[in-house]
Amino acid sequence: MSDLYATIVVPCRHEEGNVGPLLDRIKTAMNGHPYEVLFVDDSDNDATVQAIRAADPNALVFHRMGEQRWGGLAGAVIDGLRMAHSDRVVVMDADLQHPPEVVPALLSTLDGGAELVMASRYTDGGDPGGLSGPFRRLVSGASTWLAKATFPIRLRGVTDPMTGFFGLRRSAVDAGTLHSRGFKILLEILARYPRLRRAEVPLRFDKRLSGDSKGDARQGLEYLKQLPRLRVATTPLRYFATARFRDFAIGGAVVAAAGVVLLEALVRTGMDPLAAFGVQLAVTLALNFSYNYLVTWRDRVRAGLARRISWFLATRGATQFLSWLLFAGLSAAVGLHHQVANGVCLVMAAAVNYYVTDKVVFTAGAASARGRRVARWLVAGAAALGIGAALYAAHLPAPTVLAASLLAVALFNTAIGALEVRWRLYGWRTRRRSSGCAGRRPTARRGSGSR
Ligand SMILES: Nc1nc2c(ncn2[C@@H]2O[C@H](COP(=O)(O)OP(=O)(O)OP(=O)(O)O)[C@@H](O)[C@H]2O)c(=O)[nH]1
Ligand SMILES: [Mg+2]
Repeated sequence: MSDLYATIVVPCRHEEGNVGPLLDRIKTAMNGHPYEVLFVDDSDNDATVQAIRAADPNALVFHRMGEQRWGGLAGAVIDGLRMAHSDRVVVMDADLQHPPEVVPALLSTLDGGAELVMASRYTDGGDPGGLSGPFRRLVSGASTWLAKATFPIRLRGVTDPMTGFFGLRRSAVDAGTLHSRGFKILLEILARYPRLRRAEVPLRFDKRLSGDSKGDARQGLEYLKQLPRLRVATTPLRYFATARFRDFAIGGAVVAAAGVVLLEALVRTGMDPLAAFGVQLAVTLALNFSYNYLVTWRDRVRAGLARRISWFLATRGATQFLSWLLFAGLSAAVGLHHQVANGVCLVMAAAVNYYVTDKVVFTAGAASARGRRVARWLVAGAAALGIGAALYAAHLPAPTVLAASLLAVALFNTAIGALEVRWRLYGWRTRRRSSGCAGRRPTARRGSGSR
């Protein structure tokens, strides 16, 4: 099989009238180069398989049955990519709308360094003429426009993201990352792999030789559903489109609201607003940490509590400082209304807090002994600083403030160390969050055909 030059993957469904002429024309076009044709057939009967066998007993057929028939046309292409034996793969329709004579041009473009080469109806020299009727043309034009509007950067320079005729270096794409259903598999490849070296060759789209089109309103609907999903799945913001971020945001909003109520209540009972703010800050920080520890990141390993607390405080402090800088910039320099600037700061802080909490605070795995020690001292230092500031604000003499702060450092350090030992010895068991599986994916199986 090592001398195999290319695999031609042909998704098909009830194409018994087309596969014979298709195989003949592929053979002529390939002009002696060693190749394999792999049909991924979703027909409800054996007619297409029999027509393939009669035309070329060496053609490979994967006749998908029942459960195997996932994802329709796109799923068939993905299964074909997985089962192909050559690194150079061409995907084309069975109905001869894709002239096999274009295949050598696709393959030589791959040989020239492209990783993905599309046969385009809309590039110079191409022609969508074979589209059946003005309505199909309208649908094709509208869906192309919609795709380009949804992915203006990823589809820059691509004239026909809807084409089903393309060549691909199999090693450049991991078929396991593709989940498309319906007709638009190329669009998913373009969206998920924007860095592929891409090229186009012109395609004069022919008329279907025999049989009926499988494109219908249901496929159109599937496309409309697929597009936003793919947009979310490939956006840099996908990091935030998770159940974890939802938990984080809900908890954060509730705690912030509780903080507002607490501050108001404390001030109304006559507490100095600055002191009340300090109490509110301490309470909301503690609530936030506990909530995220117990709910949002409950699946992460429990060890290293002190390290997590100190990183939490340190990163929240840093975010507050960043917010303050951003607020100053937006309100003073840009001249935004203070509430608008505050809104921007809140969104920024939520995103940054989520990211650093995920990456720094609730990382999986235990902290090192040194990390724990540093963390303990950090927390103790922060606490002592807070206590010292409060006593200083209460006009206590400097020696008393200093002594109380030092005492606080020692007490906090000891208390956290003791707590940590306790947690490590009797720690809560890890409750694992069930990881969402991205779609059912049956194992690709060799079909009934043979080479
Ligand atoms: N394996 C598989 N192939 C399919 C399925 N639906 C369509 N196909 C094949 O995909 C190719 C394209 O389908 P067509 O029905 O020709 O759709 P189209 O070319 O977009 O539409 P027309 O221009 O009207 O022909 C053909 O080879 C079909 O046999 C499917 O559910 N499974
Ligand atoms: Mg067709």
